[in-house]
Amino acid sequence: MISPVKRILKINEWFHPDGFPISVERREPQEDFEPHAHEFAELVIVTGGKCLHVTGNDSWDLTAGDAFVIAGKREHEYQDLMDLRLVNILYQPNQLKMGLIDLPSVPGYHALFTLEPARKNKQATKGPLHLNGKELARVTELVNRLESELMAREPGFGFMATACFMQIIGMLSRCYGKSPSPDGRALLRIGEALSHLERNIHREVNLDELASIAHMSRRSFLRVFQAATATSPLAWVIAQRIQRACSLLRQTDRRVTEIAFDVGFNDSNYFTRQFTKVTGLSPRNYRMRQRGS
Ligand code: RM4
Ligand code: NI
Repeated sequence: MISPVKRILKINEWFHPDGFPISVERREPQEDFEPHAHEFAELVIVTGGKCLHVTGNDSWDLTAGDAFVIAGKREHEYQDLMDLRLVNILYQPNQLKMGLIDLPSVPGYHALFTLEPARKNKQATKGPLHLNGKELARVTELVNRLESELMAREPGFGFMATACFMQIIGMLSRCYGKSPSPDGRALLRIGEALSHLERNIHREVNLDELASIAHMSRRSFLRVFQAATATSPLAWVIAQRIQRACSLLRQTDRRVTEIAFDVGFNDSNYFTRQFTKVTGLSPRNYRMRQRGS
């Protein structure tokens, strides 16, 4: 039986009134806190102590060096707290003014920021990313800088804080690839396939190629991919292309047909159909809506 989410932490209660989409909340220690979900995403880095982390039907022990992301409507809670210390980096994914540049070519990025947070209802697993002492010290340093920019809020803080945040997620993504937990290894393989898809977003999806990148047979690749992303490789690529099309529609005046080609469709009618299916709006209506008509 699925119990209803009890509490949802609201954006307007946890972010600065100026609307900046990143915020840091340290818990030293973490006090008892009821099960909850967030209207934002939460990157958690454990700096000390212990506890049991429960999310959905999943639960695992946390210790210093563990890092994970709670996103979407996922609910979570800490149990059996033993002097648990952590830092929460709260962020609003759609409001961040930053480009990922070539980060999606790092498999760990997908494993940590797109696959792991989306995973639900799996049996108990080991925490997704574990930093060693040196890595933890380096991230902590970046978090400190992020936090002091956010506290001082001097002109330019938005730029500086975003840059710190980018360094943090870049570093964590790289670390993920270095020492994946046994469970993370499978995600990482799918992450590698996603990086490949991302780098070749204009090309047709080639299942045999993807399966060999993930070191799996075609059949098990499809099964694992589906389990990790809740979608198929082709549907994933189309969703990515449409996401890019959305930002081009919002940010440029390029014509719909041009945008269709830009993002990798070679038939603009097909693009319009897929776009409408995914967003519920035609590209033109989407553009009008976004621009406040
Ligand atoms: C709580 C706990 C939650 C977090 C909020 C912001 O103390 O750490 O997980 O979502 O703070
Ligand atoms: Ni939380």
